[in-house]
Amino acid sequence: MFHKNTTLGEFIIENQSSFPYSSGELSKLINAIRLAAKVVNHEVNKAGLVDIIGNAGDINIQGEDQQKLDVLANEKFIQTLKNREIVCGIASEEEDHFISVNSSDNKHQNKYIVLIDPLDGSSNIDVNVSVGTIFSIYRRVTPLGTPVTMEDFLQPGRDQIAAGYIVYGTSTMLVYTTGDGVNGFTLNPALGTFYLSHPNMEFPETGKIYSVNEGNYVHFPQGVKDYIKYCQKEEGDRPYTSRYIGSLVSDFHRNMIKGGIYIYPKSSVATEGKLRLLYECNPMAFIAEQAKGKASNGFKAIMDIVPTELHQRVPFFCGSRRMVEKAEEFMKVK
Ligand code: AHM
Ligand code: MG
Repeated sequence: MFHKNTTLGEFIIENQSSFPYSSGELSKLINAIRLAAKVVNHEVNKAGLVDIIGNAGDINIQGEDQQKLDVLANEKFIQTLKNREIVCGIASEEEDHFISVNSSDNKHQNKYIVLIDPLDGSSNIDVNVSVGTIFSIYRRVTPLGTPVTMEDFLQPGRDQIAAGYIVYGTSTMLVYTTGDGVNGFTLNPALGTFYLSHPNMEFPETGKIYSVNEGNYVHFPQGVKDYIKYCQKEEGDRPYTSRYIGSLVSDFHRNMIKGGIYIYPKSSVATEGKLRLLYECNPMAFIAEQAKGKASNGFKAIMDIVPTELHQRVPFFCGSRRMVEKAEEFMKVK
């Protein structure tokens, strides 16, 4: 049993032995993410000072180019992960192709694949609204001793061994799972330490919040339109409350704590939906299921989808179990 003043560092060490094929590598990997998260947090917190320290593309006082935060976050995470003898491949929402990482002996001995959305919801940065980082970890499927291939990245979400997100919000939190429940850690900025603040996080079985970009209503499939009408109907515990930040990590985080559903459906303009299966939906689905919630494309579990391409998009219905099941009922009819 962990106390609330357990630090993330202590938690990682304590949990190492309970992890099935633990050789300490996964712990090192989570540690690397923890470190990169702190660096990115520091940069995100400075975003409001852009008029003082310069816009992206400007030259700063040290003569360096100011970078856009999403580009910077991408670099920080990739650099931090590459510098550890753990990761054999990285794919990022910000990169067209996956990156192969060799071990220092040049013999391709590293085992883990990381997929990352370094700064999700980045259109919210300029207006001081929360953004997040999402990560997903797999073991490679091709043999050690060879460079990684696309096959290593196109694994179904069911094969994830860890996933998590960082939300840069009113406080910064790191929430992750290694397949044994979900735990949330809050950063104490004065000390630079993450503390266990939300042990064993769980979605309430049902809730009263629905999160969807209703501006796209006319383009939605009939099943989604009907579900939205259901949410708005005065009956039983309805109408529900509508809450949409437009930052997946924040919408998900709130819904997990309060009970709710997040929907990004396909539409007549975004025919496959908007969100990416590998960088956004699979990790959130793993966390959701580990937190007793549910994630689906409207018809089947997100994690059962066999990916066919790196940047594949899918419709996403995610949150409290009974709410997702209800939305699926509406999808089945129409
Ligand atoms: P991004 O990866 O380009 O930041 O897009 C993903 C974001 C999600 O965080 C958010 O839920 C969604 O896009 C909002 O999209 P929209 O503005 O179409 O509602
Ligand atoms: Mg994104």
